[in-house]
Amino acid sequence: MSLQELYNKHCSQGNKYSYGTSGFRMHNSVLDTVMFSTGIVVVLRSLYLKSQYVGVMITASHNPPQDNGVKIVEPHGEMLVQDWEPIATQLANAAATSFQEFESTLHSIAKKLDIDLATDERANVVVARDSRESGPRLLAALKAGISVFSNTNVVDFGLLTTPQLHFLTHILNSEEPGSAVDESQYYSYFLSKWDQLAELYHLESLPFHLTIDCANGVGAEKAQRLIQLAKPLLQKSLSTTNGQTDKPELLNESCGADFVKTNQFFPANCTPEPGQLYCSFDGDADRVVFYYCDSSAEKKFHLLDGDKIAILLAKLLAKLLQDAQLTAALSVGVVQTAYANGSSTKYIQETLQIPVSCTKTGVKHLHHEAVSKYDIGIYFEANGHGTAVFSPKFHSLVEESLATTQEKSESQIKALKSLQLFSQLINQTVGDAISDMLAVIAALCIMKLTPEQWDSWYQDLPNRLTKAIVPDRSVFVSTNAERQLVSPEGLQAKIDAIVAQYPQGRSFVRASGTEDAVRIYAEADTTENAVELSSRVAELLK
Ligand code: 16G
Ligand code: ZN
Repeated sequence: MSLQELYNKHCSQGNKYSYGTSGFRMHNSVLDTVMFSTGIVVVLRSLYLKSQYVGVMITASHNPPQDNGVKIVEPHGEMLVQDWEPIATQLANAAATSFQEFESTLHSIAKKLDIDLATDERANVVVARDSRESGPRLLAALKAGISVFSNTNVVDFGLLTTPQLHFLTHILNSEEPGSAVDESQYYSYFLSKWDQLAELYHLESLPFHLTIDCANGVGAEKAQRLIQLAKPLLQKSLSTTNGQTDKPELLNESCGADFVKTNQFFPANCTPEPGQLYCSFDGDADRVVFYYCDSSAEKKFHLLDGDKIAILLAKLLAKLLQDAQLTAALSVGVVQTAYANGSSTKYIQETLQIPVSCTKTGVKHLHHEAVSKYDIGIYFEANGHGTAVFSPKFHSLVEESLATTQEKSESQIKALKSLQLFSQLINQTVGDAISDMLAVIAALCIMKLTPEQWDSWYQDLPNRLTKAIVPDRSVFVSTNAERQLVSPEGLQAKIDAIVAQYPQGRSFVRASGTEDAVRIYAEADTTENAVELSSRVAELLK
């Protein structure tokens, strides 16, 4: 088909698109145009990167089933570099204007990038999608965009979690060209790291059963596959719930990480028992939160969110670094956003004596800070997005130390091996619910912690997260990692004046990157005060 015929088949006019915090994300019915233009952008990206594989994930994560979206993944599993986001936005909006506009924009982009549109260089693309009903249709539009070029190779993995796509994109670019890469490599890689840790610590059983709420999404099939492939030690202590991937209308419905974090309550189809551990994935399994119930008569719910996961990993990794006698040589830091509970930040800084950075919301910002500032950078958003990243210096020092074991104690060698295994067990490309889950289980086993003990290190300050619909959210411009507003003028001073009236009070307002709304976060010493602070700040927005 000609460019014009392909365009006519997949594009429609009138919508406005923006490549946001996590790619394009909207109601599925308006996404065909974007899929088509993104197919082209992905090919351009691969050609620009000398034919490396570039990844595309079709997902709308925790959003409702009728939404969908698309994001581009760099050859080694990072998110699309930021200076290409406007290119993706520009081409999508040109496609939504007219064929003439689309064609001329495409030519001008190609010219700027110095790419010959008629090139016979090979472009390599790797695609996957979550379990949404609109996925196959949108994939077809994406492939139509890719087919505009004459020499393309598309590896289609079908259904994957977002982190699996990131991981396999990296593997495809790391293996010899032409080697077969398949999904099973994901499971065997992470399970083998977990098994090696279990062996190193002589683990014989897990101290709890872990039930995984899979949000009725793509993570269900994948978690079940992981359990099937695991050795009995892990296998007998894990099970899944909300695994109805075949009923797309149930995706994220009364379940999943977002539901649990927002409602601070158990998901549907989960009958909690004291002493056991539970976790929830989101719709594309790049996010996880844990929880448990206490032994009171009402079986009270307790959340172990991204803040708690960061602290668990920070505490363990800092201790291992100490035992490995590498504390002086390698830096450890935690990266959070303004949504991190004030108690968690205080605990990390004051009790653990570990530095904390605060960045803007969105995984790419946290990831960048963690990679550029620390040898071991542990980053988590309170909502459960996150991972820990290890620097090249970390890898070379640990490897060097392990090569000369004669003069080292047994505990030092064990710590070095543990550090190395954790740096592999934790997905280095992106936050990954499955890999984070394995790392948390390993950390709890090694530190011999029950869920209650893990939870007891600090108490969250009572908090409220609400949203307000405003006529134009773009006037809400933030600074200082979104903790302060510079516009509308004068609003921040009013917020500050109210916050000052509440013990341990903190509140900020920021424009959402994914919804047409502004978000209001407030925390204070008591629930009553947090609620009051939140509503007084909300009042200011009216
Ligand atoms: C996206 C981000 C997530 C962030 C959320 C904030 C990624 C993969 N996802 O879902 O990290 O917490 O946006 O949404 O970066 P908001 O801007 O609407 O508050
Ligand atoms: Zn997600």
